[in-house]
Amino acid sequence: MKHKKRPARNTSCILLAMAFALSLTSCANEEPQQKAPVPDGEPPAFDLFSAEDYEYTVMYGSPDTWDDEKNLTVNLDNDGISEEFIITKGKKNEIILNAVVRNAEGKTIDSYNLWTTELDSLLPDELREPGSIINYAYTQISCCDIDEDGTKEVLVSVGDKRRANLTAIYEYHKDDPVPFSFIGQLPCESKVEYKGNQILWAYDALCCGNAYTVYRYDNETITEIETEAYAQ
Ligand SMILES: [Ca+2]
Ligand SMILES: [Ca+2]
Repeated sequence: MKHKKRPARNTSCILLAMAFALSLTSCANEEPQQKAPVPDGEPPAFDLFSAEDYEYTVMYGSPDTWDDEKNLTVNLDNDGISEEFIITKGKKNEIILNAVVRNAEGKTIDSYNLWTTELDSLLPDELREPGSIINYAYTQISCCDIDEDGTKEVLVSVGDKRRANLTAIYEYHKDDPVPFSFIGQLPCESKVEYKGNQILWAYDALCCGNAYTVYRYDNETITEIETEAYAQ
């Protein structure tokens, strides 16, 4: 009986060896995960976020290439005192998007980094480097009243204009312990536009059928709505 079992064991061994060899072949054939290549040519001229009436500042590249800072001064809530936004980097080349609140005398009473852990963790792979962003990404801070309640929202966009765009929305409540609160984000490939009536258009690659997703922003809530109703 034993010799009858032996071939069976050998067959099992052969099958196991074949399976192992196949798995090795399969592993050997797997391409390592790679980011999509950067499209050739000049990037499009549009902004990552735009509207008919908005203010913005933008920085290009990974923060280790930034040799200056960008500033934007906007009075978000029309109270006579402007808020200030600064795109800069820290000592370890980390991203700092500072939102500064001042009092009537110009003294800083609060400062908040809009590059929150939420935003960092939401960044698409196409825009990501370990602890940073790719060196052909744009970082833009925009101020625009996208729910038309009289106070401008702050929009932070990071994107390469062709494959990935993340636009995050922050609300401003100057009397809150943390005056800027992260509401949510709109993912798309190229740009986000505000065209009025609390409606935001998030576009995919503009070369490929002009696909877009439409969102309503109201009551500090982002809601995806039927795109067909807004066919262009
Ligand atoms: Ca103000
Ligand atoms: Ca508003």
